[in-house]
Amino acid sequence: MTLKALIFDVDGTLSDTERDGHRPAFNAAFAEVGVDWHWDEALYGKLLAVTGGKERIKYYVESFLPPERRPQNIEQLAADIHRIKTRCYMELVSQGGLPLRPGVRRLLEDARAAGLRLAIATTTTPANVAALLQHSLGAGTESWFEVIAAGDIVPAKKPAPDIYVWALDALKLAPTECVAFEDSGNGIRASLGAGIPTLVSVNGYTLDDQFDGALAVVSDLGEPEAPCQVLQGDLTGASIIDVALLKRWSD
Ligand code: XBP
Ligand code: MG
Repeated sequence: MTLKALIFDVDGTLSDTERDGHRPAFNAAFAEVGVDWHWDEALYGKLLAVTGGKERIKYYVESFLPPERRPQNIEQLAADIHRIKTRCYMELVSQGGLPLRPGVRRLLEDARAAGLRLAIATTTTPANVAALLQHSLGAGTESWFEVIAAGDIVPAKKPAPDIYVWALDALKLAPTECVAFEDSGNGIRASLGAGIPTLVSVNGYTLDDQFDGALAVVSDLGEPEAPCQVLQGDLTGASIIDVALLKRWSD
């Protein structure tokens, strides 16, 4: 099939947002609400097994707190904490501390020049996506993405395929007319579950995840002066992830 669109995950793929973005935002929200929880880097890596901030809070309470320390009204508390956390995260992003990963801007610009359509499929909230695009890619770049499928618009979050199916429906494209970009095991299970060929760029939290079925697994999308490392698959001679390579994979 002819490649028509690129669908990007956000957290861990466009930018390495988890350790220094979402995690401190959760901790700031806990402090503001007055619960004595603290998610250090190691614990957060375990909690990333569950996607979705509200779902992750509930997972923490149920799986990491002893029964006597579990709050009664966890549904309401998780929602309240998550609303505060999102505000904290957006404030953090607006301070410019979360840059794009290597090769992301280059590939987005090349894809636009080549007439490929762009979309996002993410578990995080639309507000977080807007803030990250504005402050890392630039003002007005949200309009580069024809479809932004984010957060609670689908009943089941990644690894369920729902968010990718939603994006395909909105794009009116077949899965094999697209390539998805992911960073995690949950993410590739979602994109492959929707039948979309998937390129994985790993980060500190996802290096040891399982990526069976990926087009390839790389350290990042690469820059001409800083080629990516190939951890799985064959870039057929390419040293960066570019439009020509994606088209070769799709033919
Ligand atoms: C990553 C997630 C999100 C973020 C936190 O999403 O699972 O839950 O960790 O953001 P993706 P929220 O990799 O699909 O972009 O608190 O807004 O969920
Ligand atoms: Mg991700």
